[in-house]
Amino acid sequence: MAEIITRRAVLAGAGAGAGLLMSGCDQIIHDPKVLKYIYKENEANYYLQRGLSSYASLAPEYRPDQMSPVFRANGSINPGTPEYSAWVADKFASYRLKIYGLVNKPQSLSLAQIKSMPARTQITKHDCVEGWTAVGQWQGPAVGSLLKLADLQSKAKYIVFHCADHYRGAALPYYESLDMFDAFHPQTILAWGMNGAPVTVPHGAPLRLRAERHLGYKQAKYIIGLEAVESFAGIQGGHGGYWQDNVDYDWFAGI
Ligand SMILES: Nc1nc2c(c(=O)[nH]1)N[C@H]1C(S)=C(S)[C@@H](COP(=O)(O)O)O[C@H]1N2
Ligand SMILES: [Mo]
Repeated sequence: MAEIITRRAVLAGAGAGAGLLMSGCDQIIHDPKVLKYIYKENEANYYLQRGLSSYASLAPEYRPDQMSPVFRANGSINPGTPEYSAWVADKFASYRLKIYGLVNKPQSLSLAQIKSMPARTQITKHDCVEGWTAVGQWQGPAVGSLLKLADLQSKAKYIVFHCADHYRGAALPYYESLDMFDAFHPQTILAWGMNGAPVTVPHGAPLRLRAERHLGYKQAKYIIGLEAVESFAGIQGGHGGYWQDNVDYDWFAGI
């Protein structure tokens, strides 16, 4: 928490100094000096979390009465591609989640199959680098149980989460990634439910990642593929995520 407060203070200070408009993930951090400072902190945070926290250490969970009355939708709010629009039109009956890459049993799963798997329900706090948070309830199967279906090869080190949207018309689609520790963390789920209803289009229908010990931009929406890889070389810009490739955001993004 102290880490977050410090980072926010730095961002607020830099923003005010440069007269920046503090709205939109892409409009905040451009000053290389600020970035360097943040990454130093995050690198330390990565090693701290990996060194001190056990597999079972969980992000805080909240009571239903603590849920935010309004949960803002941010980033892409509708992929709007012909393929995605066709899925919306048929209520995602023709949608398939692909699991591929360094796996022995590639998968192509319907939403119905995914919804029939054991699901975890968690009420957690979403934390966006823009400086807003929201407490919401998420429901869906553990990413780990989906990966087990695909039988990962031992070379696989990371899971890349491929999305259906091109953020603000970007040439390449949004994506994110986790290492195996986080992919198999018990609170890392592919959520089909939010606040007791199906995840809506603005919030990432039909499936969005919740990796609760990470910042908002890791919570990839509109998931269409999970790819097991040994490294990020050859995946878009090679830094493991859309913001990491385009604005040099930190990959780990721990909270
Ligand atoms: N596919 C996709 N996932 C995304 C984004 C996006 O633009 N596209 N934005 C990210 C950011 S910066 C945040 S804060 C959260 C917002 O999630 P919400 O719309 O459910 O609030 O989604 C994250 N996941
Ligand atoms: Mo965000």
